[in-house]
Amino acid sequence: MTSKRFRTDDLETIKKLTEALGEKLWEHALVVLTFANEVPLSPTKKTDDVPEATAFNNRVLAFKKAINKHLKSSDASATEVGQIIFGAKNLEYQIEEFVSSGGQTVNILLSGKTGVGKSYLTNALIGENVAAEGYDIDPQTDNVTAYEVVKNGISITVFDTPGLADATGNDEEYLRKIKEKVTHLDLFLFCTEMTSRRFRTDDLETIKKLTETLGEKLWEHALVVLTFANEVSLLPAKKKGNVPEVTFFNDRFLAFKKAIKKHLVAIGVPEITVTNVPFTPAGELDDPRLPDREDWLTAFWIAAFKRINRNAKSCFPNGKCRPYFIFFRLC
Ligand SMILES: Nc1nc2c(ncn2[C@@H]2O[C@H](COP(=O)(O)OP(=O)(O)OP(=O)(O)O)[C@@H](O)[C@H]2O)c(=O)[nH]1
Ligand SMILES: [Mg+2]
Repeated sequence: MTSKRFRTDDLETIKKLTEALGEKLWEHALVVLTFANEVPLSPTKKTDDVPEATAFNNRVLAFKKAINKHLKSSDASATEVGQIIFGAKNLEYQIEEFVSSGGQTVNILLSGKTGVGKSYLTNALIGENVAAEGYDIDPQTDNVTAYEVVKNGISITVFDTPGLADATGNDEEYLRKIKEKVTHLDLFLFCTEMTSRRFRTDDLETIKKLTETLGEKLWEHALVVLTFANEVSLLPAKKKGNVPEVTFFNDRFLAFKKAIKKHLVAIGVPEITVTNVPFTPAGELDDPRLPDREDWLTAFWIAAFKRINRNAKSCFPNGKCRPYFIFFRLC
């Protein structure tokens, strides 16, 4: 990952491997970018003014793009290669891991402020318009509803919930309903918009109330979803600044991550739990591309199953003895 360029010897190496072992090799491939720890020391990073994380992410993307481009120009079919690079194979792997560990069902709880796109995401996960979405300024969902779908033989239940901080003063009642109806969960999706100008009091309050009501262990099962990610590049701040779209997007993503993690630590969630909370962006279904990825929904499922699989592994560190899936019981 520290080479100045993606060079002829890399191209030749890929070509020779493909010719000798067949293009199917790439169906099982994971590209490992080595010497990643030395990227911040590279002269290009030192001379310009971009933050370390941004420079690092841009470099990962540049390598990904270059390798993808080169693979496409070889004999492998473009779609196949696209899938390898952008994650469908990785999703298959995560699902296999889940099923082979004895996983059969997944219970997902969505929560967050009103209007952040919980019902929209519910519909995206179920793959059908089952939950009513709001189109005006009033809060839409006022009950906790379970929606079910079977995907890859896995029975998935998504609990859509009323938005918190909706100015009706009903938060306590909503939280009581969540506790009552969601008796166990494998994955908790905390949703917040990636387009907010600031990370505000209503987000902080929402996080605090959820933690007080459902316990700090909730965050051991959390995946934070930054919604409306497709609208980030329309923000006035993007229009004013001259930074590339992907840099603006990555910076914003990291800023939300930092703010949310800082707040979780401030309210007493253990640092190790906070460090392990993953984040993923969500956009629209019609055009699933985002500045940093081809398909946010595939990337979402990968992050979701990775999160669930990791929790199961941490219970059985040798990864061998996992007779049943560990989930979190809401008490
Ligand atoms: N462009 C875009 N629109 C979205 C996205 N998420 C939600 N929307 C739209 O935003 C509006 C509000 O979304 P909802 O899913 O109803 O929000 P909610 O969080 O369920 O709201 P409450 O039920 O009031 O808590 C709807 O018109 C959605 O179609 C997104 O990621 N991108
Ligand atoms: Mg809703």
